[in-house]
Amino acid sequence: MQLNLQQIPRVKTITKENFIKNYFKPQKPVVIECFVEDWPAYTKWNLDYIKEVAGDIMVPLYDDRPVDYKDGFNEAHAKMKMSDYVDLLKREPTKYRIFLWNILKEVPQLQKDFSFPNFGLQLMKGLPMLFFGGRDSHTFMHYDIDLANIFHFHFEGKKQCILFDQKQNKYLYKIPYSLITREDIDFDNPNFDKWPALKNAKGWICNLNHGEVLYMPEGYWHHMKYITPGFSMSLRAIARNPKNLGKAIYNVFVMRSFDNVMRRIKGQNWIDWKNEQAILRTNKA
Ligand SMILES: O=C(O)CCC(=O)C(=O)O
Ligand SMILES: [Fe+2]
Repeated sequence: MQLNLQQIPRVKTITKENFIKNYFKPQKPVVIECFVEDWPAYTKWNLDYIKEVAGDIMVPLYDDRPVDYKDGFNEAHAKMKMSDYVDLLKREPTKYRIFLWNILKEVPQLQKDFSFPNFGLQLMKGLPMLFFGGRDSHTFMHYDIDLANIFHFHFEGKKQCILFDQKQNKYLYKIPYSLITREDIDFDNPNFDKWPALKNAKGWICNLNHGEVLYMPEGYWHHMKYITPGFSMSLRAIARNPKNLGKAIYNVFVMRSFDNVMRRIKGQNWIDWKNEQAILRTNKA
């Protein structure tokens, strides 16, 4: 048995009216295949180019180790010079990923290679983020703290994206006071004896290629697997649905601080309790 996943629809290009009517309003994902072909980035952005323009910068790296109470929220697991990291990506499979790397701050010249597209949504101009990964590396299944609308542009290589909407939360073994599911679920090949509720979850899947953009609606869960080494840029627009906006404000101002305090007070017991609760709460539902 496999997860119940539907292929994300694909279009060659899209007008802003068509995007708003068919994807933003109904909050449905879509892959746009030929949207960035007039960006300099379309021809320039690959790992060699990144090495050339950012080789000397020290970058924060993340692997797939389980959450440890001693780590701060999104705290890096290692650091490396970008040139060494690109060499590593090209040489061998690696678990190390770069997560949420602000290009405006780190390499301002990369801004000249793309423009903020007009999808009819106000994009957050200060937050173009880059993500890198090695062959077979993956992110945890998570959704973003601000439940934003995300446009995810992929460069070099191939990446598999699995998505779920917020209505599936009850089937996903979500960890309370956090934005991830149980880390020991293998979303590529889930063990349904261990995680039976996953049989009920309905999601989406696509393989993203160089130059394609994936639209992820507000609060969508995403699990990204780098089939080959590559990188992506996410642009975001604030959640419009008042319920999602409310959750975003709660996450940023209440949930995150509460979780940090509990980690400090209870240490690993807090993490263990949350992991247990993920199972109990899903089974109950
Ligand atoms: O592709 C990745 O490595 C993570 C992307 C992601 O989580 C995001 O764009 O919010
Ligand atoms: Fe994300």
